[in-house]
Amino acid sequence: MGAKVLILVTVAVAMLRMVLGASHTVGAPAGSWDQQTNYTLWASRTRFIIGDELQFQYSTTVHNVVEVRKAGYDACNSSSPIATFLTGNDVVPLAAIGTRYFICGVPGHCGAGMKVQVNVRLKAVRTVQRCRGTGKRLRCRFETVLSSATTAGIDQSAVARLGLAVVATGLMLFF
Ligand SMILES: [Cu+2]
Repeated sequence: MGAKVLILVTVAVAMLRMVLGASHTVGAPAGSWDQQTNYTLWASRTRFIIGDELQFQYSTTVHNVVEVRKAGYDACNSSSPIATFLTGNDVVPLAAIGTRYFICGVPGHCGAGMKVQVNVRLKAVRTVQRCRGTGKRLRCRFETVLSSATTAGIDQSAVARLGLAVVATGLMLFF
């Protein structure tokens, strides 16, 4: 009983992680949001999928985060921000496909390289249920299939609901 619950919880957590996406701490693991990290290199080593999130970690007395458009990014100009983050532990959801631009708004920092752009891509998540047997002896397995999709956009919240429904079904079959 206890083991079953543990297995189920583990599966549910793994499934939700897959559905809800990954968290990327900007600059990690070698750095964070600072003036030493090469963010071009960092971003090139990371895959940003729709539903993921960015985390900016820094000292609020030294830095901040300003989301800007491409022109602001190229010119290190934070005068017309899309959003400004000041908490030192800022979470930025990547909810749409496209390129996002972030710079440090402290004078001189962006020019010294404290800027990062990320390309958010689409990846489809499909959960497939396979069952064997009949009636109460039905045994089901859930497989989450990740595949690159260039076709129609997928509503993430619908995918998340599907994941929860699958977990709920699993619970009913378990007990
Ligand atoms: Cu800074």
